[in-house]
Amino acid sequence: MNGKLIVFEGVEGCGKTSQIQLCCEWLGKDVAYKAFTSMVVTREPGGTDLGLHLRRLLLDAGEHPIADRTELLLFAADRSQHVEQKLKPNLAKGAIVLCDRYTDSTIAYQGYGRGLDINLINQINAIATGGLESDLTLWLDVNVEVALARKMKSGNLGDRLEKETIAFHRRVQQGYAELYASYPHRIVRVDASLEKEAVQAQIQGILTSQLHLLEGWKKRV
Ligand code: Z5A
Repeated sequence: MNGKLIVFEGVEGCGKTSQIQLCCEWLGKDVAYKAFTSMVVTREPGGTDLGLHLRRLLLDAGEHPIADRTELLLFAADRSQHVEQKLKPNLAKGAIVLCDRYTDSTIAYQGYGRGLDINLINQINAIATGGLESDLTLWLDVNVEVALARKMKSGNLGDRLEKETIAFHRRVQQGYAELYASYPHRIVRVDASLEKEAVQAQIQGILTSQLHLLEGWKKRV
């Protein structure tokens, strides 16, 4: 794959969407970006047409409860389609892909949040991705209470997972912390408690210093 897969992770309200948007504006102007054929912004769940249907089912199942393993498999189905239909073809063409959530979300939410077996999740992730890992994952680390307060303020706190208990969201956060400790070569922590501009400055610094080391990323001139 000639392109690069950059994943943004964290608890809801950590600022992924805002930071991806700011990154796009920055990369669009950056000389180093010219090393890539294009820039693609995508997300999970919902990065494909099929995934949009699955996203609706997952986030708004109405009165119908979804069993934990069913939820896991639906996220995996979304991912499998996303990898085959969008990620692999764009990476093969040499794109830089900015992806809102990927495999670590499943470990944090279904593993630490729901309590499903992490080995089982790793196996399912391996099937869904066909072995495609991120080149770099940015973990936007912020206190759960701060993140949820941001979402409340935006008036946008209401899907099925967002309505989970605070204890659930804390377990998810713990999951991210443990993933970060386990995969320091792949996951980089960003202090997401700061103002948006300060968070973006950290991300630009990380991308500049990390990605020029990777094949296909030209050093700034
Ligand atoms: N999920 C899962 O369980 N398993 C999986 O395998 C996968 C996903 C892939 C949908 O994710 C749900 O799916 C999610 C995990 C689960 N569950 N929940 N809950 P999503 O990514 O579509 O939704 P989300 O996690 O809730 O993200 P979000 O709503 O898009 O939030 P965000 O992108 O992290 O934040 P934002 O939209 O940029 O910012 C939220 C608000 O805060 C907004 O008003 C901003 O203006 C404000 N904001 C952002 N940054 C700041 C700073 N730095 N300071 C102050 N205010 C800020």
